[in-house]
Amino acid sequence: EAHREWWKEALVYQIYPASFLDSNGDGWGDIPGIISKLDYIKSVGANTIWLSPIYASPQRDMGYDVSDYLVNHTSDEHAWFKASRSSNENTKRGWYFWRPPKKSSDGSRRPPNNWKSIFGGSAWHYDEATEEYYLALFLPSQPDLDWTNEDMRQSIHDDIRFWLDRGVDGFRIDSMNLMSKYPDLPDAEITDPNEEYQSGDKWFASGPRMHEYLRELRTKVFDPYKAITVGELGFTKDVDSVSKYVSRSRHEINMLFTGDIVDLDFGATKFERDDFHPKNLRAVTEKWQTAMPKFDGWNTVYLDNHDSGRSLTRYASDAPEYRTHAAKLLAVYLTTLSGTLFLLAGQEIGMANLPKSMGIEHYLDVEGRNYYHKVLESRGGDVSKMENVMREMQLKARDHGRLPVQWSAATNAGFTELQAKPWMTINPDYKEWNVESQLDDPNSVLSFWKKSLAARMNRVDLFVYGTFESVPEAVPHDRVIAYKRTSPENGHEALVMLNFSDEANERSLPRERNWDVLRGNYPSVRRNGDDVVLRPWEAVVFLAE
Ligand code: ISL
Repeated sequence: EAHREWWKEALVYQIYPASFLDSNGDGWGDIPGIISKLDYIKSVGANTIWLSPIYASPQRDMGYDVSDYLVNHTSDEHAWFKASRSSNENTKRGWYFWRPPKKSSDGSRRPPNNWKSIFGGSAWHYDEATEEYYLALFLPSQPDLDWTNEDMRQSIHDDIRFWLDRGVDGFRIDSMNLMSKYPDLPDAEITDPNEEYQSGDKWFASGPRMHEYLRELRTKVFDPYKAITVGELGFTKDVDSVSKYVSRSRHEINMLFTGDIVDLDFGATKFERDDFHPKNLRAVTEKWQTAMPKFDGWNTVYLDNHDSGRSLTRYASDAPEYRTHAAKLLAVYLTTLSGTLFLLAGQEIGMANLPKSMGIEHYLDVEGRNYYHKVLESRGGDVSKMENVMREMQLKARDHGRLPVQWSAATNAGFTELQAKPWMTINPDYKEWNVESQLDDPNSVLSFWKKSLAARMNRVDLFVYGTFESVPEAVPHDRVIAYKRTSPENGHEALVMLNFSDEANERSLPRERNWDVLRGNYPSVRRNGDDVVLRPWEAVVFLAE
């Protein structure tokens, strides 16, 4: 049985600062904007806030390129990197990965290995002045830190303490498992012969000293402040490796963002076609809900963040006739699972992706743009051949998770002043979909989220700490996701039924208990004997005490 902790029951509201609320009319969200909405956030039911980066940054990767402070990579404008690149003898040279060029057979220089960057192109960048390459797994302006360097680690520890001394409760550790790389930085296996550079994650993710660095951080830095950590875990998906990060007895990090929940509509790579099917969501949900208790680990529950499209559009439906029910169904899913709950600002009102009619000029994020331009080039610059790429971008581009929050029906959605130019396109649906119009409407998505969060907190024994059991599908690959939660305290059971479909579906209720309806997203539940007739995007929670 899981130990009860405040952070396991926390309801976390993620804020992407640039997109939250602009208080001074420059078109960018800011901290006074966030402060002015603290009462609102509290009224939704959240009690913890996660801020995406607010540090000094040249903003090439929207603040994740930090020029003054922190983790796997810094900005190339960080003082550490400026010193590091200044000469081969600088004391901070070893704080990053510098390697001499390789020679091609014709004598020309080549990068030290064949790794490709996560945002495209080689992961190595040549510095003319010192005649070496440095490693940058994301943008060229985001050099990776070398954690084997003891002085570098001490400096990171000091930077973290700086914030702990100011009272933060914890950190999301960005790209956590890239901290340790295999020391020789070996060439990646060639998995795509058409590509010049290959995915080297086998050698740069979860390397040999990974767990040592985390334990050091935990005991030296976090424990004295009782700070909590959420690790972002890309690439590593198998239960065994994951357990090593988050099993309580190993004393490393408190909880994880496992990546497979947001990859369910990826093909071989992110923007390749792979239609979402709820059976995959069912499988990943079951995988982590049942695995974590086995090694006393803890997970997060989330579907949205600033690195993907909105789950409403990707996994459910933003079609006008279904949108309200679908958004409420996702709220039921998220509030009835074990793990620390994270929602992304705007999710509570059912914000959706940009519409299909909006072209590439509305997409600003480097990841999507790099991909788009690479494909465009390979198709001879012919924009008319880009339809399939745009279809994927409309679903998965990171821009959708970064759309300005829609506060009201006023010009600019109340995000910024009427005359201002928002940094990012505002979804034109804001006139209908905004906070103000939902606040006093008892049937709104917002009101439903408030009730759902309250209902979760009311029965943490069931929904946070209860055991999980998947109810098998009725026919192979049906679109209903159903599961039971059982309270370890009193044996009460909740049965959750979620119809991920535009069509009605029937499901029978297990006979062994008397099921009362606890809540749902339709005014009443339709029964047919022991069967429940689930309407499109219907979600029902039954309770047996
Ligand atoms: O966004 C991704 C895929 O669409 C991920 O691969 C993502 O780049 C990875 O999870 C690391 O994310 C973090 O660091 C990135 C930054 O762009 C992301 O916003 C951040 O969440 C590099 O700084």
